[in-house]
Amino acid sequence: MLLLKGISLEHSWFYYNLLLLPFHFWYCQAIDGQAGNILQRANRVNENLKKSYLTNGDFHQIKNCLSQHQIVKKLVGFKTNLNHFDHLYGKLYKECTSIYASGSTSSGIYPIWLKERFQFTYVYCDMELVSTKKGWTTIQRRMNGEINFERGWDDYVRGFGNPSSEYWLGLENMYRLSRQITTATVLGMIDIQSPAIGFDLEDWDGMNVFVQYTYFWLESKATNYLLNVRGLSRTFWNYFDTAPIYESEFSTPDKDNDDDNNAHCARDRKSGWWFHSCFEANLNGAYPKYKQKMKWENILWRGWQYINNNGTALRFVSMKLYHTVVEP
Ligand SMILES: [Ca+2]
Repeated sequence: MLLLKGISLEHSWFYYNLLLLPFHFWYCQAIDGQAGNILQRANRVNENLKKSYLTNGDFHQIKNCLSQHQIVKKLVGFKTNLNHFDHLYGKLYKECTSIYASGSTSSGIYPIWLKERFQFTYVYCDMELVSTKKGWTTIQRRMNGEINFERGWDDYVRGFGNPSSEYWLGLENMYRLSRQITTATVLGMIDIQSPAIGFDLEDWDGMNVFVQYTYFWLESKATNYLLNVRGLSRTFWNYFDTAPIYESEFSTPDKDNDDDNNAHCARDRKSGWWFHSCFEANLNGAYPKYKQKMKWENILWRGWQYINNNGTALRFVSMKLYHTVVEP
């Protein structure tokens, strides 16, 4: 509110057209330049893969001047039909949790903003999973065998498949997704809020289990996207003391980073995974035939026979993240 000699001019024609409008114009010009600067900064930082993101402050400043579409166009040069972004309503969603919270409660494909990569990616948001947590971001899914998961390092880093069906979101995206939600501490440090991860498993007999860890994050490419999971939940998991998930580096048929010096698990199992030895879990193994028993060379979850005595192969598996969103 502008006070001039004690008189409020906030709502007057004079104030808006003669004072505010020019100011607004100037301000948006300045912000326009700033948008360019942000893009430049992001490009610069992307080059050396150091941290770069559109901070809340940046966004709040520019959103007052530019429409969502303009921001997307200006900052990202995004070429897809921008109507896809109509539901964003002035906010760049960074995970499915806040998309659900915004009222989009149907499972489906949504664009999310990877702030450290300065780009959008499409993911399947699971909004229906029976849990107190709603809005899970799917990072891997197998459901019909139509996508070949026998691929090399570059594909596993970049991602492949189709979010409407089977896909692997890509290690670089997963690494960034595990660092999406940050809060500033009192001392000005950045605190990363690691998401939870769920492994959604169902076999050909319809037996299903949801295995959840409270915290998930990946290390960077420098340490081959080492897997970190902490806090195995026993809520849906009364069969074992632990799950067959190991905190190992990622391996692919053309890159052996597993923990077994005498084996090349990814080559033998024909897929990429965080292999410890070759006999634990491998949710990227070959898709099993109808009603087949679980085999080492296929999608694997060691100990499944304790869930289902038949030891029936898994027909559906999905890995998904739940971000606890801290409102500023
Ligand atoms: Ca090895």
